[in-house]
Amino acid sequence: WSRCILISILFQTRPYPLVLILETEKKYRNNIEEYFRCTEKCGRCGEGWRPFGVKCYFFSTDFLNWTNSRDRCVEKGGHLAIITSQAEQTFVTMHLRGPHWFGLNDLETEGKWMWVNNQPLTDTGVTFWNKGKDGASQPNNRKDEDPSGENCASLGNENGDFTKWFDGSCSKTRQYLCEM
Ligand SMILES: [Ca+2]
Repeated sequence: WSRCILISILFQTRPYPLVLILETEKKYRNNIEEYFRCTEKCGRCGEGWRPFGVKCYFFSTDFLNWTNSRDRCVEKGGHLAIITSQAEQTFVTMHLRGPHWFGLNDLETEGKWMWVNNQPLTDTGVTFWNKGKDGASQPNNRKDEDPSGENCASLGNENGDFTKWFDGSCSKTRQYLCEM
């Protein structure tokens, strides 16, 4: 009660200017709106993950080789991204600023591309390999940098075009794309 009385006295003796009250209210309302925006947009996926459809995507800022990228995604509760539609490809490439590893490799059998969930690429069917001139068409398993060839897939490469898939040496360190 004494606190109530003290507050009412304070308000009576030093009334807040109306403009200050309105500004405070506006700031409060903005915070609430921001909170709900975040709950809708980013809350479902957790901090650092972006939602798309029913899945959530993590675009790394750090660089790892393909195997370590695969393991890091699993540590984070997901896996390297498995891309199965044009819509998904468009969404992920919209957010890329550099080449990213994703969940496709032909480590076990040359030319037989497998997703990290052990599903063959031929099963999901949709591919976005870069189509270049002559030998530049992907995947080309080049061996000039790494004698074991190019057995891991990346969105874009150091020369750009992040909207296409490139095979690369798995030991290269790149950013990586996880999903869950
Ligand atoms: Ca290969």
